[in-house]
Amino acid sequence: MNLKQVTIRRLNMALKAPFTTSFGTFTDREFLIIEVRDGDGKVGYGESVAFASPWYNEETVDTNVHMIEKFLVPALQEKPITHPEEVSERFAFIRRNNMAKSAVEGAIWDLYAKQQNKPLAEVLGGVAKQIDVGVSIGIKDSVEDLIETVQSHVDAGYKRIKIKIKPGWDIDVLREVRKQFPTIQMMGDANSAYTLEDLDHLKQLDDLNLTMVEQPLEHDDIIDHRLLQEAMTTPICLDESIHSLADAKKAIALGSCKIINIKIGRVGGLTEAKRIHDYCKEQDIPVWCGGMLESGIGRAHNIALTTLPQFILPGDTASSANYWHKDIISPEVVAENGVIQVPTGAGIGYDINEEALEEFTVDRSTIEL
Ligand code: OSB
Ligand code: MG
Repeated sequence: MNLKQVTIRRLNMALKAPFTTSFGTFTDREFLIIEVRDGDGKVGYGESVAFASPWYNEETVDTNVHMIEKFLVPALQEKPITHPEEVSERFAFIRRNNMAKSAVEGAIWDLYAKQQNKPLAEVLGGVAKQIDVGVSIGIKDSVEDLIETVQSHVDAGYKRIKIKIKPGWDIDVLREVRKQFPTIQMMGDANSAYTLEDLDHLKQLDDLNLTMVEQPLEHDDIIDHRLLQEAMTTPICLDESIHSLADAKKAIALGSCKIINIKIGRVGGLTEAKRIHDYCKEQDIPVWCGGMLESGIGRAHNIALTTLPQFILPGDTASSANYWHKDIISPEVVAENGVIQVPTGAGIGYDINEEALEEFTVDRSTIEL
């Protein structure tokens, strides 16, 4: 692939509004953009979805910089890469650190598609020309505030509304929302805020006609989730617990979930994401593409992945304007009536807004390959 240079950029972008999950509140987004250049001056872009703090998983922006500089780039320097599918194998000697791996692999996938002059969606084997999306709503100060927010997203046409839940902000709140919006596709995401001791409490979700409940129990569990799924009719969707195809196979075999949220960063890159997708298609397990408050570059990767056929449920890839005053791609991602048109240009299919990219860059380093 004639890879010549890697640049690691650290960015900081202020969110339009704070976003609260069961594990904490985000007011801004610190993240990495990886640029991989070839000998012809073509550039591929990848995004690390690791957060500044290790509260979703164990990775952070700083640990990602360390892994990329000390281990991932040297692994690329060993011998040439001829196809992006070789990258995850090349990185396989390193345990976990999936978000760091994915950021580098994603840049190489984008570059590869640009070298082929084809959309990333097409080189991944995607078929959809447009994708359905939903939106994820954080924990609010009041039910009134939440209902107002739900209303605005329903009015904007989002296909599914996801509401973050935690102990003290769950059944009663969702019941109020369901009362106001009797027919919307609605779900809850707990980000591991419960244990099996809450089983009787969580069973009350079954009265609310939810499309699913996402990751109710521990971030590394698939056993208790199986016991909970056995006791509930609401489908359980796993997010945090699935890091690989091997994890997906075990969770499906055990009956720990009926749906899987695929996040490219969490599973170590597009190649592994596609493998999980293919297996879920075989097993008739619906999948959807999760979000990590990405900039437009990560969002574009999510859109490309979502064109694969088993992405039958709306994902979390909302419009750029849902998060940012200004995004780093041009045009920005726009969901119209909950539908995003898949870009047809080469690679991720969006231009980089170089001015915005510079504005939000707080640090960078470049390594020759
Ligand atoms: O669990 O899906 C999650 C945001 C931060 C960390 C974890 C999650 C989320 C979201 C928002 O739900 C997804 C998005 O809108 O990008
Ligand atoms: Mg989640």
